[in-house]
Amino acid sequence: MHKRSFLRTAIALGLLGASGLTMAQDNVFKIGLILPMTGQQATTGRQIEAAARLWMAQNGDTIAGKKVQLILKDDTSVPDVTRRLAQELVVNEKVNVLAGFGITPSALAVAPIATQSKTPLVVMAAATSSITEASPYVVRTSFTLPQAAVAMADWAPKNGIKNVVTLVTDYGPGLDAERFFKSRFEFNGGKVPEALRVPLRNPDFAPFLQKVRDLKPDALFVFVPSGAGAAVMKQFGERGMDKAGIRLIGTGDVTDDDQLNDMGDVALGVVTSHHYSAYHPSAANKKFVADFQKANKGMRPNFMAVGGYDGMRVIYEALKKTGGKGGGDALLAAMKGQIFESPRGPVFIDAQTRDVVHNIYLRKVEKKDGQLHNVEFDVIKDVKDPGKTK
Ligand code: VNL
Repeated sequence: MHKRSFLRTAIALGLLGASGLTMAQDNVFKIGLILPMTGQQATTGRQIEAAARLWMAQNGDTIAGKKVQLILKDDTSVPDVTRRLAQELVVNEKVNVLAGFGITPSALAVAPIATQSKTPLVVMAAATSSITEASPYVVRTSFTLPQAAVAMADWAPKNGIKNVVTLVTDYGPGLDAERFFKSRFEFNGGKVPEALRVPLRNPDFAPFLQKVRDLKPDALFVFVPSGAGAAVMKQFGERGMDKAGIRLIGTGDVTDDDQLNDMGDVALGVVTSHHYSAYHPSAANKKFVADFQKANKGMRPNFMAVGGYDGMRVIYEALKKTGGKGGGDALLAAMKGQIFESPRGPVFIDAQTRDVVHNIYLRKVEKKDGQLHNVEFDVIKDVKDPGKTK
């Protein structure tokens, strides 16, 4: 008989007293995974869910004698919905961990709940620098925009790019990307004559790209969230910007592995800076990509998948270390300082900032075995978030 149906039968027969029921509850470890499964950010939800399930398939669902239960909720990337779902998960489901968070406003909406309930909040996607400062219970396994943007601002001026227009999505991560790219690029002697911002919801890139065409900079630096890159690339090509001699550079969000292979030749040669490429040549990554594709009808994992996969590892290791005892504070303490090899390369969860420290790679889009890939050609090792004030 299944454990669940045994439990149900036992309850019906009155075989279990209150203590029996509590024990059954105590032996479950609940992860409340809140993701955008529908709407504009649905690709992020799909990638992270697939990665979390892959992690559990590879590592089992019984850890330190506890049954790990993943409770998936779709917040449609509307922060008010994220907040309500998190509240329900904490109060009704009594989850041990909150995880996921596709966009910055969703992560920020939940931070006060994590603080009040002392529930670790594992950010697997959102990447604005300040998120880790919104609650002492936040731990991040995604990345930060300043990490990626500064690397590009150092690379570009050494490679003939002196004059850059920036184009970012107008909210937390875009503003971080713009600010950190611009200040470092100018420090390096570059010029940024225009900083353009497009709205998060239903962006139309056409008028902005027309403006860039008229300004004719050496390059256009782009940040758009995962899932929006293909539209930018398409319009960039349609307007003949590449033929007009304007290069496209950016953080790796724009050449997202989820969409890259369908972007066509306009993407060839685009240089970006990021922490993960599905083409990263390590044994650990080759296995991750193969297993992920096998379990998901050939879908290529992107940087969101890796944030989800590593987030599950951080949760599992903390559960192993604490045996599930001591509640949220013990769990949080066991998450701090973890060091491991991720599919992206070496990862360290900084105990002071609770933020991820990892390599940032410079990559160029090339065709390999008939497919478009972000091929890494340089690396800056162990990059801490430059956005931290302390
Ligand atoms: C965020 C940052 C979202 C980078 C993204 O894709 C991204 C965010 C949804 O912090 O909201 O690629």
